[in-house]
Amino acid sequence: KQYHVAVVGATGAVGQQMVRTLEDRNFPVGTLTLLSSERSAGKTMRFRGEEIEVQAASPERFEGVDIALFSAGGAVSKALAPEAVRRGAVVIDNTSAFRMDEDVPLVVPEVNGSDLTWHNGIIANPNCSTIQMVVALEPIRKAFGLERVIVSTYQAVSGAGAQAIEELHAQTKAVLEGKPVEANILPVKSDRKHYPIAFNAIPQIDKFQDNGFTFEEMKMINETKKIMHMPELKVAATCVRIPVASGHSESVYIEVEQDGVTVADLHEVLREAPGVVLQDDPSEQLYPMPVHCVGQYDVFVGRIRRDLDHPRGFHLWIVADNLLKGAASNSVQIAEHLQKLGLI
Ligand code: 11C
Repeated sequence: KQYHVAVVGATGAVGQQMVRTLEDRNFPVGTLTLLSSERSAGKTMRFRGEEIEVQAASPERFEGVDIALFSAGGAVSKALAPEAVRRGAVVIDNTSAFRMDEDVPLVVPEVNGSDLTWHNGIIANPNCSTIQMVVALEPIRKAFGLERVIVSTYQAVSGAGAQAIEELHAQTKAVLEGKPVEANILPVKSDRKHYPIAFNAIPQIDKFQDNGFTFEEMKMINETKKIMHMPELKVAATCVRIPVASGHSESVYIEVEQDGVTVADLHEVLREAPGVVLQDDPSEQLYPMPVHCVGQYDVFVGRIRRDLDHPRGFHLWIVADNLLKGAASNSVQIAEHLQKLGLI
């Protein structure tokens, strides 16, 4: 069967990767509808050698659509996802609009693909930094149990959109040329203050919540528990933006349940794990880095060490392309999984 697929937010940093991934993974697209804001309407984008015109998103555009991939911000999803569902589409939403809703599955196919069976039209794609972490942690949980996760992230600017990538480039150029640096986007476009990202590290991603954590940190905490079906899991996160264009990195400390687990045990489990590439050999200085992971669909894991004090504690370094596995390719994998389960 060929599907009528719509991409909402097609011209954005994630939307462009969605179109690329649909083509690259050879998803059975019969018709592709590209939707955007009024501002980007009229642009064209290439798909399988053809130029497709981007149209302004409106409820009527979803007539006849089978699968709608949304990545145009939470407000657009809240307004238009129910309209798409009403017209018979299955929505795969890449925003945080519906992620924690009880009747919306939050899915990473390698971890909880079976949650797709109870969807009611909308399926949520998790936050990028959450996705790469759970892909690596789920096989460990299955084999040895999991009690605690403490993560610090090193997140690329593309997570904040195409304008943030431009800002990193412009600021870097300005610093190198000795010109004044302008900051208008990061850390959060809609927050009061802006700081330069070039040659800097900003310990704020998304807005602060009343408990002192940022929304990005709370997303990592709450989404991890929901995806792994572990409301009792202890999770803490510190999310930091660094001047890397694409590819999120994470330093993750875990405590497993089982006694006597070794680094070799973790290697064995991760070597076999779906969607994971183990790159861990200190003798060869082999470890994952964003420059090597960009453009790839997998999650890369290395630097695995046993904690020096806690016998069930381990440290890992996890890297993935935040626009692909963190967003676009996870969404397309959800569509592939729906097809595999006979749900579309
Ligand atoms: C970032 N993780 O790197 C964010 C972007 O909830 O899907 C993804 C926001 C989201 O800024």
